[in-house]
Amino acid sequence: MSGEHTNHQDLSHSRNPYQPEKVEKAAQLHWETQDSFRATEDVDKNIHQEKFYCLSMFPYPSGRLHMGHVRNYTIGDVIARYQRMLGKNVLQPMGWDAFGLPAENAAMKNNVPPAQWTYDNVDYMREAFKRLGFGYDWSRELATCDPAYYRWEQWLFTKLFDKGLIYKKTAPVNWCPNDLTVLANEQVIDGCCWRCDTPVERKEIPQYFMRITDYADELLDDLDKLDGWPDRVRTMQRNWIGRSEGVELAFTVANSIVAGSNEPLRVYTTRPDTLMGVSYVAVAPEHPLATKAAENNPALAAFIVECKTMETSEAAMETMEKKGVDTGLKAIHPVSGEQVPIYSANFVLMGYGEGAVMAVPAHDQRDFEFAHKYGLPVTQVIAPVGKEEIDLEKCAFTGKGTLVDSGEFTGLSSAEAFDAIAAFLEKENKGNKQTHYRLRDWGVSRQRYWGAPIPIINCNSCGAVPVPEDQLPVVLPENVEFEGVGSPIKKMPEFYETDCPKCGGKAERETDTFDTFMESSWYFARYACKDNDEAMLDERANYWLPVDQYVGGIEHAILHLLYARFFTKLMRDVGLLEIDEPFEKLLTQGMVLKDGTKMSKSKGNTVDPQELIKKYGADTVRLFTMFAAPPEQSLEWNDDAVEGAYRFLKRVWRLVHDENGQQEKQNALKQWQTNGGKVDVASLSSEQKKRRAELHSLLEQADRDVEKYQFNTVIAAAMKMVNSLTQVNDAKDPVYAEGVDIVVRLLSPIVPHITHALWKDIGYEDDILTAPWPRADADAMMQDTVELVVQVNGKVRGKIEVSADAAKDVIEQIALADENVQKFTDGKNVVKVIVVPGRLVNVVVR
Ligand code: ANZ
Ligand code: ZN
Repeated sequence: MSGEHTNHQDLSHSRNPYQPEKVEKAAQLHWETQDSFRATEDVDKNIHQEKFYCLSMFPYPSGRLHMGHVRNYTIGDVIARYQRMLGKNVLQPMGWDAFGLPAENAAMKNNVPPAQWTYDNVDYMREAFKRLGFGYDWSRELATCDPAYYRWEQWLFTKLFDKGLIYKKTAPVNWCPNDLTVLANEQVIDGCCWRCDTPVERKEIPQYFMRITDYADELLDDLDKLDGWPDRVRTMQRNWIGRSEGVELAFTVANSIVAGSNEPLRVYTTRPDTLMGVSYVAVAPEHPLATKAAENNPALAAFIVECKTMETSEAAMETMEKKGVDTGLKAIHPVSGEQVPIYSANFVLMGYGEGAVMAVPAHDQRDFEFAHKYGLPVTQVIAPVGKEEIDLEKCAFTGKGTLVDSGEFTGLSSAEAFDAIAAFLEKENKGNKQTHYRLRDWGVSRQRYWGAPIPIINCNSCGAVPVPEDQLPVVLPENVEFEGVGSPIKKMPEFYETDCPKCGGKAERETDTFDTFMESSWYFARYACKDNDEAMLDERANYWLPVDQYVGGIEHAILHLLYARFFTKLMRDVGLLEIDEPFEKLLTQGMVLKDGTKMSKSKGNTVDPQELIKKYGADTVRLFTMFAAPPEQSLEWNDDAVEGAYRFLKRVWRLVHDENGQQEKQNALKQWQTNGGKVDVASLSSEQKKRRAELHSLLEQADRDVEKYQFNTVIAAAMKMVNSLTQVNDAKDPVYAEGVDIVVRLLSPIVPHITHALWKDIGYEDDILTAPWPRADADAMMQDTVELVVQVNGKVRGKIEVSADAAKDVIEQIALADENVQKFTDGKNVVKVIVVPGRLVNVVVR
């Protein structure tokens, strides 16, 4: 009985169809028990082994896996596995960007503490990632909400505080007067509170700022070194930092007595060359001059109130109608001495430059529109060089050129005038050259609960005192209840009541937490040494950093990447790191689309990766996402293509496993492998040689593409190889064996489970993880014979095979001797034979 049972099992086993679930479980178990992806720094110093740090942006543990994750992390995993096959010492870690608002929202909705919600999600997502076969070094896993992690962030903050790189300043927040709480930007919907719909107010409260502007020049200049980054990301960062060279200059206010002060009105301009074309000056509605003038100007006062509710986002500023009110004050031009009106205008921002602009309608489009609306003069002072047509009736001429009607500056070029006018103003004590930045200092205070506590103690006599090192970390209480709104720790005296570290008096702990961008600004360094509880970073960080390949979404092109670059420089300057830039190369993966729009929960067009994995296995899902598009482009979802990927893997499986359950293929492949796995070229037939040439030229193409991380065409090459091999149908053919060996290795970074199984099945003892990346054999591609078409009087009459380096007269003779050709030349006079090398032979007869 038992014998029968065993037989039955054997039979089903030997039929051996592709069973993704079984294959994948086995591979994952193998990696886990072998600890295959643990990376170590103690490399043999004698053999120089290059390190490769491959990092994908860590996820927010939302508890849901979407196709964007699958794509992002598959790209990273394929790169890491490929680099390993190149012989490098690879580190690929994973962790969780675990603080943030969704946990608080979930807590309020489901009545679970944010910590528990977060850690449950982490467990779920870790399992999902393992199921996808990502080769992470889990021993380095970190979660940013772990006090063992954020204590070092707090520590660095106190160091930077002592260095003067942190300061406290009041800044506006969104305030709900009904819920009496601060709202995050995402919680303000159409100007109202998301929970109670009360209109949101601006409230000024003290907050902490990091002096990122101290690093503006370096952050800008170092972008030039990052040639492994997409140009568009570098451009976005450049624009965000927004360095501009200009001149700050002063207008005297003519009736300043009315305005109540003798302060000159300062403006900032990047176009001092247009100074002689100024026809009015405009100040921001919040400018002190406007406030003062409004005291006896009701129209102005009303305008200022109206502007308070105005959106100040850059996009809104671009498109809104330009409006203003005459303040009644006059400014005296610093060169001509003429008086021009001072307006208050909604397009002038208080927070930029001096909060005031000199308006040149002829050469600035905003000033132009405004001047037309309020009937102000448009005076041309710049003439285009060359044939450019301008029409100042229609729009401003904003280009540079030659100065006209500009008094002593007439005739100068814009560049010369920049310097000449700056020098003039400097001499007159009315202005000087200045560099401005669009970049603002980074406000890191958040009035949220689920974040790292800001390590400051507020003392009535000593002010803001950083928490001493031996009292770190300031641990966020995790066992909290959310009653209504607002951060629970703001109502917990046991948290905030404390003593001042300086004077010992009663003091209060800061209850604000860090912006969660703080945690993601240095996690890549901590992976190198996350077990160190004595220091933030150690030598291992210098070994692994910079990250060789960073993979993530374009949505992080500005803030995250800028802050991470900033933190790297900060950590360098406190002596923790030796590098200037954290990410050598950056790959920004494209979006996953369905029916032409972004796949997202809000659009209801998501495909659940878990369902797909269950149905087809992780390898199919990985293969599809890598095949459907190159990594940087958007990927259009296609159910049929998923099905196609699955069918392809079944064909790959069949290269090694017989349909009928015999083990002929497998045995033959093993045999070849144990005999040294070499092809004896001399003994190959010309057909075998041809096939081998084809396989190796496909491999050559794939090898070129994989270097560019263009995995879709690598897969296409593998598909062509599989087609070719399927035609052989003789596993004893050494070209077949070699081809299977190549295909399995070529596909292994992309579909690691099935290739893990096949590698063992064809008899390898060693892991495919460390098998060398296959390389094309140049000799194989050198075809030793070529096929030529033979025409007789221009008509194709036959084909001949000649050696690739055959001389012309030899080719002629072979052509004329061909049986088919002779049918048409028989009894005729051969007048001429034309040989086109590599292509054809034409025999002319009469
Ligand atoms: C006169 C002028 C003439 C300007 C001209 C431009 C063209 P960037 O390059 O971004 O630094 N400006 C200055 N302060 C401003 C503020 N607080 N709000 C709105 N606009 C402000 O921009 C500098 C230019 O933006 C300055 O140069 C100023 O307009 C305007 F043909 O001055 B310009
Ligand atoms: Zn004190």
